[in-house]
Amino acid sequence: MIKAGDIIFVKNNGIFSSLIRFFDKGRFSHVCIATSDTHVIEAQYGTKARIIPFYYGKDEYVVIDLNLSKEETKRVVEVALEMTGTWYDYTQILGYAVKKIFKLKSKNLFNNPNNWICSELVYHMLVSIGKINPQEQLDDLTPNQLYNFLENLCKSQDANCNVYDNQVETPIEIQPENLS
Ligand SMILES: [Ca+2]
Repeated sequence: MIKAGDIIFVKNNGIFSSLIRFFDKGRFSHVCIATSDTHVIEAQYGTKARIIPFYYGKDEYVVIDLNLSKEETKRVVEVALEMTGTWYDYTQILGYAVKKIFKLKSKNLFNNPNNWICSELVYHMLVSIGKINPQEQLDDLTPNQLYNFLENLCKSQDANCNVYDNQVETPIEIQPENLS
């Protein structure tokens, strides 16, 4: 069950996920933010930023609940409408791959600030609702880097932050004899 403001980190999201995990080591290939208990806004490869019905399976995602105030939650919905239609940042993805291949530590030179990847959209949302302060390096976080940042934020704030990991709560045991 999701609610507006929940940040949803997705473990596997189609053909693009293996490429993303190639340069972004970690569990997640995608992140979006809930605008209601049925819908999320996301920046997704192949389309513009949009609000769509939540469609991920129970064991496909982890939720970070930043314990937003009523006011902040209301802003999530307003800001989501403003964000709709933002182009996806294809060159930023290319930039991560270049950095990985050439082992570069520098800033991602291919990050277009006006076009967003999934984690960049969530970053801008958190800034827009006043939950985090704008910081230059944070607009270029991959999904896994954003997850680590928010997890640390939760710990440091001593807030009523919650992380819901369905897979941890209900581990699926696969017995060898059940595999075909
Ligand atoms: Ca960008």
